[in-house]
Amino acid sequence: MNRVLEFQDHLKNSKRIVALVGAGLSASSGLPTFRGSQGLWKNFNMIDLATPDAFIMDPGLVWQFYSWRRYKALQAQPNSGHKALAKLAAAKDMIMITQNVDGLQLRVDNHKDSDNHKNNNDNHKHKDGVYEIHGSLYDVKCTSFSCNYKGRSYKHPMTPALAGTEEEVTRKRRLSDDEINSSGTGPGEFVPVKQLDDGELPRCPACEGLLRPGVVWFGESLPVLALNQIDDFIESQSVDLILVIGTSGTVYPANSYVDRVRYKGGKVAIFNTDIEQDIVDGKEKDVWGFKGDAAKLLPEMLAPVI
Ligand code: BJW
Ligand code: ZN
Repeated sequence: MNRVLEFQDHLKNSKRIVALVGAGLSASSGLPTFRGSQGLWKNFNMIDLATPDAFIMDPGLVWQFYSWRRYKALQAQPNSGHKALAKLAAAKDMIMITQNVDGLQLRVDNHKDSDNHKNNNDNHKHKDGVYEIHGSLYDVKCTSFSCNYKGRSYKHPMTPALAGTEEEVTRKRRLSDDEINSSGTGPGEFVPVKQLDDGELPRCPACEGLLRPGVVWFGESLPVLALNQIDDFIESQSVDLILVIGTSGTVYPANSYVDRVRYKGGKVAIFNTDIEQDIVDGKEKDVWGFKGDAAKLLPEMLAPVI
């Protein structure tokens, strides 16, 4: 049987499904991924900015990076891949583990298409079934040791000093003479990021301490409740299938779910623009690899069920 039909047959017969999602799903909504040639913001590697150390060293730099990310995500729309996954979640007993902090999966309006849902009477499902295991760009938390304030804000800019972070205008481009004179930067070089004082950054409404983005950086723990609920889903019964969508699979613990589902007897379907040829060719047992843009592939591949 052809690989696509074989996958779709398994999908139709799958009762319990896990989707593990990464930045590649939001790529066609216009949001950059972390690794690879896209993973640069100004002259910084995005991965180096998403760390507690970067925030301690220069909170103004990190806040400008996240202000840009928030703005881009607020402008972006969920794409046909997010929508296809939402429909699948409505039709199956499924959880979505998203590493993305852009909120796009939760913005899919899946009630509009509810007539199409084939098996929507599953009332023990987690609300929306979406776990944002690396947090959200819209969450903030206080950095003061003695304060546990957590909040949510969709305001842009969050402070007057964070205005001007909307566009990534500084990828190598030709500067005007005025810009060269005022910034001291040579033609074709990157414009330096503004130096901001802590006082110009978002402050805690409870204690006036410095707020930080409510995302999970390297070395930090993931939201415990979400991890427990994911564990319950995976350990309680067998899982038939894990969809691995637009992720490089380099970050723990997200990457551990693939093996855990396989251990429970589940098969794996990978949707990525970059997959090893052996996997695409079906040489790895119980793994399908579909190479291409997830936003385009998912509606096609999930079509028999959504
Ligand atoms: C497309 C596409 C299209 C493109 N269609 N596909 C050794 C030392 C210290 C720590 C560790 C260690 N070993 C392990 C650790 C733990 C560490 C870790 O995993 N490190 C590894 C890098 C080695 N993990 C942690 O620290 C986690 N916490 C933890 O484990 O706590 C316990 C613990 C603590 C300390 C030590 C050990 C254990 C926390 C991880 C938090 C990750 N945070 C970030 C930033 C979040 C905030 C933000 O968004 O800014 O999460 S890092 C970044 O990577 C972000 C992403 O969610 C995450 C995953 O990236 P993703 O989504 O896979 O993106 P890319 O860019 O990597 O890949 C995109 C893919 O899409 C590519 O494959 C493309 O081909 C594809 N693609 N276009 C389909 N159109
Ligand atoms: Zn506080």
